[in-house]
Amino acid sequence: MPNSIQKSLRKYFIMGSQNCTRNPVEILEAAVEAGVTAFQFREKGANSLTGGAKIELGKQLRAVCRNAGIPFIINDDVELVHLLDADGIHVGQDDQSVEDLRRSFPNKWIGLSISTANELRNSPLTSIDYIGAGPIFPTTTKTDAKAAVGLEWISTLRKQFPNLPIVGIGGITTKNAASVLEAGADGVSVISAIARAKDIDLAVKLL
Ligand code: TZP
Ligand code: MG
Repeated sequence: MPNSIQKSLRKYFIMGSQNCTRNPVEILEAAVEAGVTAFQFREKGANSLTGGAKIELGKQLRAVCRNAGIPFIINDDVELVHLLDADGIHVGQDDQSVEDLRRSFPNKWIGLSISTANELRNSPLTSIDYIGAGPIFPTTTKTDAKAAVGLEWISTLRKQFPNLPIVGIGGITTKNAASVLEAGADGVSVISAIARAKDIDLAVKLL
């Protein structure tokens, strides 16, 4: 498994086939080549693959990450974590508890989305490796995304937890990525800024 988690969060690409207008494997290969530092397979929502097709695509994406030496994280699918020997799992507030996940995966990364002070109070931070903080800006990629929380949410978290790995998510683009880092995040996680980029190489470099 790759080096420090903070470093790996710096340019964290998330995607599933539903986010792609061309072959997802080629998109990931281009993103990896351009320098993304971690990848999350998030095959979810309208037009996403299920069953064997999801597993098959996951295997291919997993192989790209293994060859590149970057962490391969699965969004909220414990079975797939086992099947693909993923490096970690990312879950939301309504998914399986991170304490249970920690028991199942003592050595894998566990990421948890935290959007509000109330969610923060109810989140067992000792069981997780990083926080996904957001949506920072408005996004249309996740149809059930919560309201945008703004850069203040990053700075609030950073003040309370100087050493906790934090990655911003939601509406992050090549234009506003720097502001997320300036607010205190270790990195930016993006779907459309890379998956929908006309020039993936340029997008990744600008993030
Ligand atoms: N969780 C909060 S916002 C979001 C997820 C998965 C979608 C991010 O997509 P984009 O295209 O980077 O705004
Ligand atoms: Mg979820």
